[in-house]
Amino acid sequence: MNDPQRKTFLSLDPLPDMVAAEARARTAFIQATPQTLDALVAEHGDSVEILASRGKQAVGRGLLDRLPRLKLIAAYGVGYDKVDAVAAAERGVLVTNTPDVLSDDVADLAVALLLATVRRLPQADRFVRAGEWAKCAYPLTSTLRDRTVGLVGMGRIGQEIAARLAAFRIPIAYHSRTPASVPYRHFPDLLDLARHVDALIVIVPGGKATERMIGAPVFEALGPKGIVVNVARGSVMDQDALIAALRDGTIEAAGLDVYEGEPMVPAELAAMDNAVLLPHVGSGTHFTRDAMNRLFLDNVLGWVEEGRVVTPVRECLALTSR
Ligand code: A2R
Repeated sequence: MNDPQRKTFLSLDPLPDMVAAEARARTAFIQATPQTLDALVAEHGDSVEILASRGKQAVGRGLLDRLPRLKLIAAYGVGYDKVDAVAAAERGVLVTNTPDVLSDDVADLAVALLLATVRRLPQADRFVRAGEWAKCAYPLTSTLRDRTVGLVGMGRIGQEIAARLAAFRIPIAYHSRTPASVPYRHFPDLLDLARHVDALIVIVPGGKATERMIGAPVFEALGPKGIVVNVARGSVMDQDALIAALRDGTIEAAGLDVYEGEPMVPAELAAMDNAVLLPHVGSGTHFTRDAMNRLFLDNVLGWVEEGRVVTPVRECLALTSR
């Protein structure tokens, strides 16, 4: 850990075993937990040059001030909303993430969750296992056939979701701040989109700009046939308003992969029959996690060994062209 030849690499959250093993072999690697972080920063803060984040703990100005030699923050995953990338860039600290390699699996999951929610697939599975089928046929369900699907976010993942939905031959529309180069109708106003569609798939980054953007007014605008699918971040949804909307029939159903305060899920939500709940598994396949592991390490080791990274985030692009 004290080898002066090796750069000190502090990980805020546990990393996958193969990533931690390679980090240990090539850097002075320190694995923190929420309980040990403060003491480790006090002890090693002056030497830490690389920080790893899996999005559980905030990396804000306070922590950055305690890491004066920091040069690189490597985020594991595409979302880096817990990292203040603007503050990092101001200090000349690069931030990297692992985009693209997870887009296909997250898009697959978004479509699976939409279908599971509309066709009530987990409920049907429970019906069979409970021996109910022998007593009566499974009730008819809603369909995608008479729906327009709206995407909130039309970036890398949103475009993959839309490409899959296009094969279903249903109308697609979307909201983002700037129109994307896609053949779907753009709504500059989120409520206008919610009024126009019967199902929303949320796939925007977390952070202040999108905090609770999917709330009571959006649910009202979607209406009683409305379906909401969130594969973005829990922070994007007003969870209490969602629970109220599901309870009161303001919307029909929700499919969620992410939650405010996850891994805790409110008991009221867990008890709802019109919610399909997944444990944040969008990118959780062997194939995609292997690719994320590789890209994460390529960023860290590329910087350690050659001074360059593969996928810097937008806020830090100016730093890479120096
Ligand atoms: O608004 P734009 O034109 O920057 O479009 C982006 C949109 N977006 C927003 N839409 C409305 N209001 C906002 N405040 C807002 N901020 C961003 O979200 C763009 O269409 C999309 C983000 O696309 P990408 O940056 O390519 O992200 P990617 O790879 O699709 O992943 C999205 C998120 C991650 O940040 C994770 O949190 C989550 O999916 O797994």
